[in-house]
Amino acid sequence: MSLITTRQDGAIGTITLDNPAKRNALSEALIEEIIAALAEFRTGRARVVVLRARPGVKVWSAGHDVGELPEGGRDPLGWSDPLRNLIREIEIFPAPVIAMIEGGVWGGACETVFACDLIVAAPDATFAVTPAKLGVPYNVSGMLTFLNATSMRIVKEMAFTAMPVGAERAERLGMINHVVAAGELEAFTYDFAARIARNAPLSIAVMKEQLRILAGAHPMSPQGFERVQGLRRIVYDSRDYKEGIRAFKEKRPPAFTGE
Ligand code: YXS
Repeated sequence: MSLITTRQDGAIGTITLDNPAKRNALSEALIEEIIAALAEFRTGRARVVVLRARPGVKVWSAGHDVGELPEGGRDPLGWSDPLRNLIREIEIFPAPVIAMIEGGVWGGACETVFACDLIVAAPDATFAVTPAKLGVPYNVSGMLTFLNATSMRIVKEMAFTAMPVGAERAERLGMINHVVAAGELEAFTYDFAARIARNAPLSIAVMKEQLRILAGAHPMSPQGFERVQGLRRIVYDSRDYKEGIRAFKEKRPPAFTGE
């Protein structure tokens, strides 16, 4: 059973997340379908891609599939984790990807949306960075995605509280491009997409790639990287990490002890 639907109308591709039973959790299977769709749109010379969920959803995506997170002893967000592959595929896709958001965006889905080039949201959209809620040691390039989406102060607030940020505030902070009434969201987004599709695709592709390279140009010494990886291992080997995942699966609040 497909977990997404896709279509291409002229130069505009659309990917619709379509696994409401699991709140569009970003499982390996769902991510593989998104990546395959992007490859098809690249072949089909799409000039813009809209990434969306079904109209009227309360949850755009619940983030990384918690059931696929290791229960300790292994980096939960290593290089080859499906979520990391998805982020990189969106970033290197040679045309703008517009995230069209209704409902809640959680955890790894929040990073996925922030990795998109443009974000258009309905007023009910919310964005939550959730590693602290689960005890997960987020990875360095993921934190950079958040830092490229808003200020350090706001990243810290979102990361430390795990509280959702609403669409209006997100727009005020420059975290998203536009907030549009739910009834007009689709028309606005596809008009936005059509404007981009009428412009020069090669020029846009090279500007997108330049901005990707510039956004990732942060010096980090080998020692600095090794220190981060060592600290992250302490977290994913901790009892708190196991507790966070178990509590989610047992549908109860976690009891973190700092060990
Ligand atoms: O019990 P069933 O089988 O019906 O399945 C339930 C949930 O278990 C499932 N589900 C998920 N399964 C895997 N991974 C998920 N992230 C996930 N979220 C939900 O979907 C079915 C319906 O869920 P339910 O009953 O909770 O729906 P709801 O409408 O009452 O509540 C919707 C949410 C999104 C508020 C709620 O499902 C929720 O809080 N989900 C977890 C949001 C979250 O913390 N996501 C972060 C995942 S971890 C991640 O992204 C990164 C690793 S990190 O944490 O580092 O950012």
